[in-house]
Amino acid sequence: ADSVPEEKFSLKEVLITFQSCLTDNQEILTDSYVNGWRGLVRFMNSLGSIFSFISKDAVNKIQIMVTHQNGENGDKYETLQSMVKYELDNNLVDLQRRAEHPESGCRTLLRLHRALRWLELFLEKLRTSTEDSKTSVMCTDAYNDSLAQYHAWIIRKAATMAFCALPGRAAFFQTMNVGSTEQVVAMLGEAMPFISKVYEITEELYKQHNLLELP
Ligand code: 1PX
Repeated sequence: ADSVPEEKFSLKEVLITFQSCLTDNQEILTDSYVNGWRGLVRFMNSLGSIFSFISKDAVNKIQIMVTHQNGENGDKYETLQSMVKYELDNNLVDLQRRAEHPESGCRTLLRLHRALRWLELFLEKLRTSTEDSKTSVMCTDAYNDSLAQYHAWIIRKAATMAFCALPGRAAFFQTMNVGSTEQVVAMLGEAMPFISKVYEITEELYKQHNLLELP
C-alpha cells in the first residue's frame, strides 16, 4: 500500500481493511487490524499537524504491536485470540497496575480497540449526517460517548480543541477521496458492518478474559 501514489489514497481502501481482519472462524488477524490503523493514521495526518499528538500515540501503539509480531514469538500474535491466550498463559500481562509488562499486546490493543468504538460512532454520525451537520460536533459527541471516559482531563481538553479544527463536512468528505456525498454514504454503509463486527468480537474476547480494564 506504501507504493500507492498520494493522490490515489482513498479512505475506502482503509475501511475495507477491517473486512480482511475477519477469518472464517471469526478470529481477528492482528496484521490486518494494525494495517487498518496505519491507514487511519495516514488519513488523520492529511488533516493537519494539529492532530499530530494523537497520531504520535497511535503510531507508538502500532509500533508496539509490530514489535510483538516481529519478535521471537511472533507467530503467537497472528490473531487477537492467539495473542490473548499466549500472553495470559505466560503471565505477560500486567493485570493490576503497569509493572513488568507495560507494553503487553493485550493492553496496547485495548487502547486501539477503545478508539475503534469512537471510529464506529463517528462514522455512523457521518453516514447519517445532513449538509448542515458539523464534523467537529459529530466527532466530539462520538468521543464523549466512547474514548473520553478513559482519558485524563488534559487529554480530553486537547482532543476537544483539536476537533474544532476539523474541516467542514463537505471538505471532510472530499479529503476521504471516495467521490460524491452519495458515494461516501454508500461506502460507509458498506464498511461499517465489518468495523462493528471486529469491535464486537474483540469486546467479547476481552470480556471473556476479564481484560477490559487493563492498566
Ligand atoms: C472518516 C474518519 C476517519 C478518521 C480517522 C482518524 C483516526 C484516528 C486515530 C486515533 C487513534 C487514537 C488512539 C488513542 C489511543 C489512546 O486512547 N491512548 C491514550 C491512552 O494510552 P496509554 O498508553 O496512556 O494508556 C493516550 O493517553 C492518548 C493520547 C493522545 C490523545 C488521544 C485522543 C484520541 C482522539 C481520537 C479521535 C481522533 C480524531 C481524529 C479526527 C479525524
